[in-house]
Amino acid sequence: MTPKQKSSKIKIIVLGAKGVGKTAFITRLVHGKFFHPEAHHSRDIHHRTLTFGDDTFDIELFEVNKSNTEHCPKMDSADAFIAIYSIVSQRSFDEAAELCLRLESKFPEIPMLLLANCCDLNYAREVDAEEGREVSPCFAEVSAAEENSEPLMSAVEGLLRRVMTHRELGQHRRRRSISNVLESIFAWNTRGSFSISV
Ligand SMILES: Nc1nc2c(ncn2[C@@H]2O[C@H](COP(=O)(O)OP(=O)(O)OP(=O)(O)O)[C@@H](O)[C@H]2O)c(=O)[nH]1
Ligand SMILES: [Mg+2]
Repeated sequence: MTPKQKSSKIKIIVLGAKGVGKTAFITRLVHGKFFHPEAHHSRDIHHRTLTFGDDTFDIELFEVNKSNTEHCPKMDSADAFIAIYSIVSQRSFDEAAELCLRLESKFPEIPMLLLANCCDLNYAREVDAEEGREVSPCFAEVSAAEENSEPLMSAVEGLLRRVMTHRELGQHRRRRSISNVLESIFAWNTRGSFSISV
């Protein structure tokens, strides 16, 4: 990272049914491998600094093992969600679809990505890509197992960029509302003198 670059901290919650490859996805993203003992045995939270073009992202990933997210306090501080299912499990897709609906209604502003994992197991496919795309426009088929992590990285890059756009819009809105409040408080009267309107 050059001295001019500033990294953006982004908290991502990774959710989905049991055994869909949440840990494998995180391992691929954080360690660039399908299996890494640290990712599988040690911590709940994983960190990685990712650079795309001129932008650097300091990401924190947290895996939620149950599709029931009601009692997970981390949900409220999330900057983004990644919902995962496996293309070889219709049941995991149904759970992910329901999860997406719940997240969209509870956290409508938080960017979300739907990932169809295990696309290397195409011969055993139970869910078509089209079904995933219908659930979320931000969708990608990936494989945590495959060495070529290009599709996975590009889907994550898209999500991170949406988080930044969302943040910038939020800052812009906050700045506008502050300046509106200041304008309404400190109004100049017609004689050019200063007055405070209530
Ligand atoms: N072929 C293939 N197998 C995968 C892929 N991703 C994960 N797996 C396998 O699927 C199994 C479950 O993967 P995990 O990463 O442990 O899944 P998880 O969602 O974290 O599971 P829980 O934490 O138990 O809910 C493991 O045997 C992985 O090796 C993939 O993209 N392709
Ligand atoms: Mg896991």
